[in-house]
Amino acid sequence: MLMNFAGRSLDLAQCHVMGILNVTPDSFSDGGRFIRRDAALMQARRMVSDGAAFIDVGGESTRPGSSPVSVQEELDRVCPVVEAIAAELDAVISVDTSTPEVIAESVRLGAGLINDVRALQRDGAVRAAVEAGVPVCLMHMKGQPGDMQVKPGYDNVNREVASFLMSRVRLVEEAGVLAHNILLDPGFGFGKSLDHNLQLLAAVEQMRALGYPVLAGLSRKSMLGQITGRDVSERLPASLAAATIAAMKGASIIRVHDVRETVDAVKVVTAMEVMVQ
Ligand code: 9MG
Repeated sequence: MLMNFAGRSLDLAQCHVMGILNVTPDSFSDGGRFIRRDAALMQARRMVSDGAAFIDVGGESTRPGSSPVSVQEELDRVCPVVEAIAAELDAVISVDTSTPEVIAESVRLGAGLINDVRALQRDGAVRAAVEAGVPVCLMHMKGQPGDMQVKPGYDNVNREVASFLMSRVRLVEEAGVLAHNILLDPGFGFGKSLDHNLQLLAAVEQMRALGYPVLAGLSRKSMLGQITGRDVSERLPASLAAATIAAMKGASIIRVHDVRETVDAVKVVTAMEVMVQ
C-alpha cells in the first residue's frame, strides 16, 4: 500500500512514526525569526535521526481553549521551517494546518502531506488541497478547539465519527482529491470524553476497514492523564501503550512527541507482524 508524499513513497501497510514540531510561540518563545527556525530545525534533525518518517509542522495551536492566529502569522511561523527541513532532511514534511494559503505555500516549499484537524472544512481548503496534489489526512473534531471539550455527546461515537469522515471523503473525492491520497484520523481528544476516546481506540481496525490508511495521535493527551493520574510530562509510558495498541490495530502513522521511544515500540509490533505473516 504505497503512498507518494511529494516524491517520497512509503508503504502504509507498515506503521510509521510522525514527530510533532510545533512552531507556536509557547514552543519557541525566545529569539527572533531565525533563532526560532534554527531551533525548530534542530528538533526536526533529532526526530529524523530517531527514526521519524514524518515531521508534522504546525503553527496554530489546536489545544482545547486555544485561540486562532492570522493567516500571515501562520505563514510566518510555518513556511521558513518547512523550507529549512525540505532543504536538509530525508523525511516527509506534513503540515498541520486548515488554512488554504498555508496549504498552498507549504506544499510549494516541499511539504508532502496536509494534516487538517478540520478535515478541509475551511473555505477554500478543499480547492487548495486539490491543487496541491499531495495526500491529505482528514481528522474528526466535534466543535471547535475553543469549546470542543464542553460535554461532548454522541449516540454512537464510532458510527458518528466514521460517518462524518466518509462524508468528507465523498466530498473531497468529488472535488478531485484522489482516493489513494486520503488518510483518516478519529481525532482522539477533539470533542471526546475518555469513554469516547477508548471506544475509538478499540475500533481502529474498523476505521481501517473503511478502506483508507489511519493516522492516530494519542501522545501525552489528557485521556492518558485521566487514566493514569499523571501530569503531561510523565505520560511517556501511557503514550507508548496507546501507540502500541493503535499500531497493533492497523494504524499506519502514529503522531508523537517522543519519537525515539515510539519507534522502538512500533518496531516490536512490526517484527511480530512480519513473523506471523
Ligand atoms: C494537530 N494534531 C493534534 N492532535 C492531532 C491528532 O490526534 N491527529 C492529527 N491528525 N493531528 C493532530
